[in-house]
Amino acid sequence: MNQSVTIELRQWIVEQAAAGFSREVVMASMVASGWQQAVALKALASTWKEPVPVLTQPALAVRREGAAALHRLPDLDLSLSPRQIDAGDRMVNVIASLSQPRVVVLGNLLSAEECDALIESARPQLARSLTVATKTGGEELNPDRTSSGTFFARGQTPEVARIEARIARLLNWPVENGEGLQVLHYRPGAEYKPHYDYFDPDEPGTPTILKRGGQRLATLVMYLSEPARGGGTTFPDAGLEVAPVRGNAVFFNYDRPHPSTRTLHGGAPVIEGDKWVATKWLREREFV
Ligand code: PD2
Ligand code: ZN
Repeated sequence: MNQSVTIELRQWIVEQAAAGFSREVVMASMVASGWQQAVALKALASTWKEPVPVLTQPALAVRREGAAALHRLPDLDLSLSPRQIDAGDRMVNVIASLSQPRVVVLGNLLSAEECDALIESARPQLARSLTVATKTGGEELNPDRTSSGTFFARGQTPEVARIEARIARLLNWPVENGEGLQVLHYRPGAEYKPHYDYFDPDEPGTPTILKRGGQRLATLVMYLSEPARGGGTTFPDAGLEVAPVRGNAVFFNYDRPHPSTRTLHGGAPVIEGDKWVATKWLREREFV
């Protein structure tokens, strides 16, 4: 592929430098995202005053950290097309990925025991699901959402804390920027009509909501049970439906609070069986 140093690339490098990243980290990130080393060097040399180092093999080994440090969004590192990703205490399978919208289907994220434990600790606390009322910043009953659910505080139990640490490592995003886990239960007939998970900047309640950690940037829906029919997570703009398979998950991110991200998604009606999910939303900053 014939790559060249574009104005956009040079602007991006200037932004990274302004954000305090070293030349080595910026170089590593460019290589990790597919830029040829010679082109990356040329771009850096024309943007930075000091000389830029050529990456040796050991230096290339740090590129994962470099790339992660530079992420503006929660995401998985799929740059080398891995079958599995080391999430610290568990190897997670990459089943499928889509680039626009960014959607990744994951396998083996949770063990069967973890799924059961989350369901059992959520069960006594279940209440009809509310959604954030963007008019006021409070919560409201929403006819588009017929599940029941509950929230855990971040780190509420050792099990929740372990799962949250796994997610942080997998998605290269700090644990502190995550909302508490939400567990949802859908009986036959229950659904969650298509919606966006980010907060609409035009709604009057949004500034209040954003005080707790900024915008949502990404969602991870983890399947804790397997309804026999129905209950898939749908992405109408992508013509995609992800089957709810116990222990699996679907991840998607959105770099702006806008429909152009094509992250409209919903929980299709459950037809037979029970559907349980745990959702983790990731914010720009520490969620307080
Ligand atoms: O349960 C689902 O499949 C689902 C679908 C859409 C969950 C959410 N959104 C959510 O928790 O935001
Ligand atoms: Zn959603």
